[in-house]
Amino acid sequence: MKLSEEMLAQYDRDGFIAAPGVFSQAELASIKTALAEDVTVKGPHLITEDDGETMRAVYASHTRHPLFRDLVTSERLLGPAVQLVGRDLYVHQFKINTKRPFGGESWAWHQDYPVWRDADRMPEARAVNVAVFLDDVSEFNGPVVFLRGSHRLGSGTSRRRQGGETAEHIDPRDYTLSGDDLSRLAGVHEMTSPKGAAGTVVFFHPEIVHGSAPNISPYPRDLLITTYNSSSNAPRPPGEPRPEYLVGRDTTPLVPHARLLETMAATTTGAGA
Ligand SMILES: O=C(O)CCC(=O)C(=O)O
Repeated sequence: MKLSEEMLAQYDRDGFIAAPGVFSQAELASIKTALAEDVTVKGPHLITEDDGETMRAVYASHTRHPLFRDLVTSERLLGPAVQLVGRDLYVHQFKINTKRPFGGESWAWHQDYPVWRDADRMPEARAVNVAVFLDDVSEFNGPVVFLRGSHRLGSGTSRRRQGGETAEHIDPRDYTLSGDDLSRLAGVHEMTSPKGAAGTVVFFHPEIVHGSAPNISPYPRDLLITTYNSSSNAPRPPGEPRPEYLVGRDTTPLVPHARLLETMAATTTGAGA
């Protein structure tokens, strides 16, 4: 898959682009099966909602399950990521956010890069988020909402919330923007949310302001997000980045392949890689 000049210009202008129909129904079924297998591996990489039981997110499946390993090196994701960021990319972070029907919780307004800069010492926002819709996404099941073009402002206003100190998974509500800043930004940057059928892929900038509302619909909204970073932009000393399930350590540039995703039985290697 190759992004057109028009799509590249749109990404520069808006901070995101959507490409429908990237994965087939059969591939999506294989991804869902792999997800069901992967969540049987217990560990800190499984994040729950506030009830302490319902799954909210699972990290680093690409380090445990062969299908996800194959997915992150698919040229359908990696090719456009290289066009957007440049060559020599590796996976900085991989997660699947599982927003359950009738109550999957919100994700607070935030930017991604300030967390990676402050918690992990990633030098620059030379990375891209690639989000795969594992379910149909509508206005009803909690789509991600972007402030169009807000990536162009950089990372100035995001702040870590007092008391929101955790060594590991940092939830966006602990690293958000003030109400005043958001009101000002929303006056200038239109709120918009890409929607579409399962198999759609959205590429979005690590500095775009985004968030999502709870899922009050009867339909699930599972969203897979892999973040590709430039090997030359990997987190570096001083200090240790967060654990490996949150911050990829293998910065070897990935080599793309053109295979279809096939059902692959899990060969799990344990929690959190
Ligand atoms: O899953 C969502 O709705 C938003 C997720 C997100 O923004 C994130 O994980 O950084």
